[in-house]
Amino acid sequence: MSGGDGDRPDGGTGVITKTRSKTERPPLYKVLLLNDDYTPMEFVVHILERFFGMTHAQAFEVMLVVHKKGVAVVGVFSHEVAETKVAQVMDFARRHQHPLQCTMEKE
Ligand code: TYC
Repeated sequence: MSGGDGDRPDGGTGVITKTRSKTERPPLYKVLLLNDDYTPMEFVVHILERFFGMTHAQAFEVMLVVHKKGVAVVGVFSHEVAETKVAQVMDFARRHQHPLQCTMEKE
C-alpha cells in the first residue's frame, strides 16, 4: 500500500527537504565546414551568407579560416537545425558539382 509517511521525501521524519529539479538543456551540435582544393572561395562565402546568415565580411573571414586551418565551426545548433544546415550545404554543393564537405558533431 502507498500513502503512508514513508512516501514523503523526508521518509516521514518531519525533516524539511527541498527537491531541486535539474533543468536538462538539450545537447548542442557544432556544424563544421571542411577545406578542399577545388571548391571556389566565392562559393563558400555564398554558402555562409545564404545558410548561416553571415554578412559578406563575416563569411569571407570564416571561409579564410577554413581555407588556412582545414576546418572551422560555422555555427552551433540543436540536433534538428544542425542536421538541416548540413543537408542544405551538402545538397547545394552537390548540385553545383563542388566537393565541399559539411559535418556536425556534438558540442
Ligand atoms: N581551398 C579552396 C580554394 O582554394 C577554398 C575553400 C575554402 C574550399 C573553404 C572549401 O570549406 C572551404 N579554392
